[in-house]
Amino acid sequence: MTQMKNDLYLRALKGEKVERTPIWVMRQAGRYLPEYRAVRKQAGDFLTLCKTPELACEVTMQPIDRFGLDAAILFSDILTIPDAMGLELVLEEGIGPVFNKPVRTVAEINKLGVPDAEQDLGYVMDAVRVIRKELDGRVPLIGFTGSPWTLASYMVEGSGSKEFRRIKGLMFESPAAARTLLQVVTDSVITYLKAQVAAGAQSLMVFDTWGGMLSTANYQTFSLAYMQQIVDALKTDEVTKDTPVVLFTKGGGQWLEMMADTGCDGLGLDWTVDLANAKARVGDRVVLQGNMDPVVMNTGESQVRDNAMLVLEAYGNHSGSDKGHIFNLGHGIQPFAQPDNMQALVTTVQSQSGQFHSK
Ligand code: 1CP
Repeated sequence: MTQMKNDLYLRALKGEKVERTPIWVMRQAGRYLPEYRAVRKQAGDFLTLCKTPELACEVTMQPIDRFGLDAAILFSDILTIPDAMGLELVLEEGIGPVFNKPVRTVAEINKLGVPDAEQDLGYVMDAVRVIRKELDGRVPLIGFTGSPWTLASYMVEGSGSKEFRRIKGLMFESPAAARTLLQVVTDSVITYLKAQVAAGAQSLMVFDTWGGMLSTANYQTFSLAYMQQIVDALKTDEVTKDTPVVLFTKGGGQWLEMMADTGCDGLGLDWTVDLANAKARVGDRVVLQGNMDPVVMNTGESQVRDNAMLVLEAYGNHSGSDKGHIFNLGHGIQPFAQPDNMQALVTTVQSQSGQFHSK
């Protein structure tokens, strides 16, 4: 059966006038869905799921089929790059991602090389190709990466962290070594994103989950400068120059102007940012994506509907002098979310947002 083509998300991301606000949700495939848990069980573990393109495709499609979201996001993880660099990623049940071989010394940093995207990360590119075929134009496919700072944080800490003692220690004590690390990660990210686009990804998102842990000066030097290199590389490459790029620094609300200065197409906003204020500051230069508090999704359907309306109202009317809004949560949907809430969210945004777009 041929489905109607929905390119609303891509048109919105290019700043074009659209008839309603598109919606997709960070971590839209994942543990809150029983059908995801079933496929993950079938795969045995999370990494096997990521590394088996047909299964990665199946879980990518699950939230599209079930809820009718306006974009699909490649099912993978940001930690595939460090894994391909030899750090040996394992997903410990109840703990989260851990590297068997974290990178802590200058000697270890100097040994790192840029993985070949098709050789070492071919399973990701295969997944992109399989998903594009399966989507058959139904909705666009988003490719993604972690930001260099966020990837370097996991590589040095060896796992998730609250205080970032090791990576910040490296940054303060051996800034040159930190820069060497960030540069090899940046070069890897650029190669990886170009390969994703060549394989079929139609827009790109950079998850800077831990940039907000930095002081403003260190954010500029150790996170934003490397995201700038990524945007520059993509915007000057024949294959990627027209592919929209969204930057998302969690906790980065005070830095929106400098993020917009990179020349990216959109900014992801976490829920602490006032959307109307962000629109006034940078809304004429970049599309804004976000930003409902993900915890609302763990409550009731009426709370979901009310809070979705508050986000739409905060952005307000699409006047033509602003670039526009894409609905999302302010961070990933949590495993405790109710699947019915996702349906309520999608239905609310798709049925109610038209009133904010002039005919
Ligand atoms: O099934 C499981 O138990 C695994 C849970 C899981 C899932 C579903 C992990 C481990 N990763 C993912 C998928 C994932 N990760 C996607 C898929 C697509 C989708 O959105 O549907 C994406 C885009 C990511 C990106 C990701 N991974 C980020 C950036 C975005 C964010 O949430 O800030 C980060 C920081 C990670 C690391 C990671 N991977 C997994 C976990 C539990 C974590 C967080 C670890 C931590 O810091 O504590």
